[in-house]
Parts: sequence; structure tokens; C-alpha cells
Amino acid sequence: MKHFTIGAVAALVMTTAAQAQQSIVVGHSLSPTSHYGVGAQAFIDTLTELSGGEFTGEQAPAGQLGGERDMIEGLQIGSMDVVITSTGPLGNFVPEIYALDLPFLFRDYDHARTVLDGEIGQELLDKIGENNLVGLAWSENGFRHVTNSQRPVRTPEDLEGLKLRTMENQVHMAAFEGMGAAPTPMAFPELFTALQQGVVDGQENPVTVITSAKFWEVQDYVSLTGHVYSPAVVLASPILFDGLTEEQQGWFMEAAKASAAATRAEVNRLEEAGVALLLENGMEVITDIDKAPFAALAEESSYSVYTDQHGGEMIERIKAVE
Ligand code: EAX
Repeated sequence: MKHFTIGAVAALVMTTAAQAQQSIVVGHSLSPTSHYGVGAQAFIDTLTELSGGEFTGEQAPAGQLGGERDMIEGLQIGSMDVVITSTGPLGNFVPEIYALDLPFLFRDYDHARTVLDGEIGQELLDKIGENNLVGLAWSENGFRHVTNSQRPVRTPEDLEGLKLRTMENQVHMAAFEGMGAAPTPMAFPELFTALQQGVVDGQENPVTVITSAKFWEVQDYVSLTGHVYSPAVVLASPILFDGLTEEQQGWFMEAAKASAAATRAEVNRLEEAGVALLLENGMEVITDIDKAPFAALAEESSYSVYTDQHGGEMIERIKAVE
């Protein structure tokens, strides 16, 4: 029979405890203080608390582990645990999600949140689940606006010839082509430098992102076009999630809901305070915009990217939600 010293036994016990504890990496493309950063921290804190410390976590912010498309791929192969991402590149993996990226579809934040928190949101989370990903909860990025370094944009004519970075999203690219810009798809981590070096003239993002990325350092004009609502979603790797007990899965889902709530609260705060921040930092903010001509062109050029594959039923259902 083997004899263990007290020290060896203590070491053994400690190793076992350490093995039972798992640290979850939460990846996202923005700064740790952004609306995603706040949401990532809420996820980690809630998961740690619910699990009594069995799970802890850390953020991988600022695209440290890649752009949003790379991180989604990472979830599928198990190199990422949890990712907070816009739906920007998600349609490449789950085509039904493109319904949410259609320009001028959601009327306001209330409309978008009601849709995502209801039956349609659940159906689409389930669709994500059919594509080698786990959709834990809908979170939020915000209504997107156009910024650029060249001129105030008030009409589609002002977009003419503007090299505009879009997300890697077929619907958005088609929409901007229709509105007259020259869309250039690019991952977010490359964007700041691309704007700085003049590879592109402009980009489009919500106030949340424009402020947290400090785009005023490289952009002079922001037009409050609100041309599309940008959902975010908290995703998990099926390789991680499917290995959890039901109780543990419940903790992850609760943590994702807490994350989304914290992010939405931060979106609300920035929707109030953000425009003042843009002005303070020297941007010209263009608010007198007639959205109708933008909407007509964007709808004509981009809705078929979705409807050719899936028909128009989902669009009607989304519009009908009060
Ligand atoms: O999800 O790529 C983008 O423009 C996104 O809005 C940003 O990464 C936050």
C-alpha cells in the first residue's frame, strides 16, 4: 500500500478542485468598457455567481482572437467558448438570420427588442442551434449610422462613389450598392487602420461603436441615417455546451440573459449621451436627413438577397409585431 504525505494529499485535493473549475473565455470585437465589454463582464459575473465559482471567466476583447467571422468559426471548431457578436457575419453561417439585417425594417428599439424577445427571436435562436452553434440570447449593437472623412451625407447622391466599409454581410453590401456607395467588406479589427490610411472613406456603425472605437480620430462627419438595426447575439460553442449538464447549461443561459440586459442598458445610456460625445470630439453631426429615398433604394437592392431564398413571410411577421 502506498503512503501519501499530508502535503501530497493536499496537493492532490487542490489539483482536483482546480480541474473542477473552468475558466470561460468571452470573445468580442470592442473595448472592455464598451457595451459588449459591459455585457461580457455581466456574463462572467453571473456565471461565476450561479455556479458558485465552478465557472469563472475572462474577456478576450478588441478582436484579440480575430474578427467576428473568425470567432464564430472558432465556436464551431471549439477553439472559442462564448462570443458576443453582431449578426453582421452570422448570415454566412445561418442564412435565415439575414431577415434581421434588412435595412429600414425595424421601426425603433422597442420594436426590435420585442421581436427578438418574442416568438421570432426564439425561432431564430433555434435556427442558429441547427447550424453547429448555440444561440444563448439576443443582445444588442444598435441602429447604424454612416460616418466618413469626405463630406456631409444627407442624400443618396452624397454617398455616390464613397468607399464605405461594410460588415461581411451580403444584405448590407447590396443595400449600400443600391444607395450609391462603393461597399468594401472588411473585418472590424482592420477598420480603424483602414480609415486612418484612407483605404476606405467611411464606415457605418451605431453610436455605441463609433464612441467606443473613437472613430472621431479618423472620421469628420456622422449622418444619423439609422439605416439598419444591428442585433447582437451571445453564442456558445456546441462542443463546450453539449458537454455540460442541464443545470450548467441553465447557468450559461441565465448568464447570457444578464449579459444582454447589461448591454441593452449601456446602449440606452449611449443613445442618450453619445451624440454629445461625438460633437465634443469634433465630429459634424448631420441630423436633417430624409430617410425615404435611402429606404427606397436600399429595399429595392437588398431585400431580394433574403426573399429569393426564404420568401417574404418573415418580413411581414416582423413588421406586424407591435
Ligand atoms: O459588433 O463589425 C462591425 O461593424 C460591428 O458593428 C462591430 O464589430 C460590433
